[in-house]
Amino acid sequence: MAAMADIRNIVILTGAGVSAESGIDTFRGGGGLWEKHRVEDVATPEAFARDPDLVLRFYDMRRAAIQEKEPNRAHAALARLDAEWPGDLLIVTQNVDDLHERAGARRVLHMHGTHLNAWCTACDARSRWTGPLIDRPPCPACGARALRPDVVWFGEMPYEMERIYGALQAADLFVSIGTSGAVYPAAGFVREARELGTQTLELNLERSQGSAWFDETRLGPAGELVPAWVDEMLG
Ligand code: BJW
Repeated sequence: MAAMADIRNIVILTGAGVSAESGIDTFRGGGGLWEKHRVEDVATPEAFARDPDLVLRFYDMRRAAIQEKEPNRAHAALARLDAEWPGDLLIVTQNVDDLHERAGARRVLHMHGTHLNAWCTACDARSRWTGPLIDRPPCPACGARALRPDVVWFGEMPYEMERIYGALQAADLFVSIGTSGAVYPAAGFVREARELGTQTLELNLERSQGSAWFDETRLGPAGELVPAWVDEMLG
């Protein structure tokens, strides 16, 4: 890593690995969600059109489960960095849980949406939602029974891409934590960063698919690697 004095603006990309030690399943690999549920059945707009009950039940189950989980040491360390880092910082999370926020982080962007919002396909309103959707409750804004989970499925455009690319342009350091690098466009951020001359660091249990693009890779559980890295950054 270059001297800390050279680093002012940081973009941090987080994935399912950052929440794994809180007991939330990752997607890929042994025991991952996609071993138990086919992506094509639950995480595409076509699946929702074909069998909405199956998709709503899948998300109702996960929405209920995440509310029982607690942030871990990695979330806490990132919240501390967010609170104390004097330069620009953006935590771009692919995770649809709210554990970064519950740990106290404020500068968080959910590029794949959030479990705790329902999105009305009739009026486009987003409402905070903690209960089930399977019984087709009415939209709080317009009353239509047309709510879906406010998450980004395959084939849909992730949220706030302009803001993310703006932050990447301005970043001196790009850090990727606990993501497999299997899903675009997030998987491409490291290449964008490299092409811009930004330093890149990967913290992960195992090397991601884009590992070769990182200047440095540190392997281990996020609950250990992230607090140690944050200590380094904050001196
Ligand atoms: C630990 C740990 C510990 C474990 N400590 N680490 C062909 C080529 C290129 C692209 C495409 C293509 N065909 C289609 C595409 C595009 C597609 C895509 O990327 N497909 C690939 C599969 C090839 N992407 C999209 O469709 C995206 N949209 C898009 O591209 O829009 C543009 C567009 C739209 C329309 C037309 C034209 C263009 C949307 C992607 C949406 C992804 N959605 C999901 C579901 C969200 C809702 C839900 O939760 O159900 O998002 S899929 C799932 O994967 C979820 C995650 O956010 C995402 C990434 O997963 P993540 O976080 O990396 O988790 P894992 O499980 O993969 O990895 C966990 C990691 O943690 C591992 O590395 C472990 O080692 C590590 N780990 N324990 C540290 N303790």
